[in-house]
Amino acid sequence: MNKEDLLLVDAGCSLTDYYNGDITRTIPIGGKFSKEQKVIYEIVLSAQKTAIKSAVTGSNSSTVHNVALTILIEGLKEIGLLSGSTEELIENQLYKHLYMHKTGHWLGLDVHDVGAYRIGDYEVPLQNGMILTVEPGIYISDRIPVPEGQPSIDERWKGIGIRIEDDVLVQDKNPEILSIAALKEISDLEF
Ligand SMILES: [Mn+2]
Repeated sequence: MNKEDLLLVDAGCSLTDYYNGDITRTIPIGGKFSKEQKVIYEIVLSAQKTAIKSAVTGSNSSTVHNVALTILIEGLKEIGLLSGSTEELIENQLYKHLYMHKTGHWLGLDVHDVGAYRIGDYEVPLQNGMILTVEPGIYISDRIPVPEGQPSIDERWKGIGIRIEDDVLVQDKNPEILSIAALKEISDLEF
């Protein structure tokens, strides 16, 4: 790898009691994020932290996703990579060239554990003791076409891909981040 590259590590592991972990960290190979990489990292980290806070009893997977998605979209609007109202961008899925997956999945005896997230219009409620991943990201491709009406992407952003994933134990008020020991602040990743 080159020193200006980012390394994205998405690592799962099975423990001796058969339960699984699944974490992602994105690390600057050369020890420093570029200006553009740092801007994207900060947006993803902010989305991730706020989404984790929403993983409480009575919430649901769609809510956690939408909390993350809203922050990602607002950050991308601020730097000129999306334009328009956040509601319309979500409604018409005009962000999908930059964020094309959901924000998390159940975690347990399988890395992508069994169980529905919603059944028709019914959102499966989060309950104390459930575990899910929270893993927003932004991926700026030089190949995926930009939807009509959305800003074209300046070269300096292209090739940046960042995801941050933690394993979260749902609780009534303060979700517990089980993977908290894996550092994710910029000040911890830069050297
Ligand atoms: Mn995952």
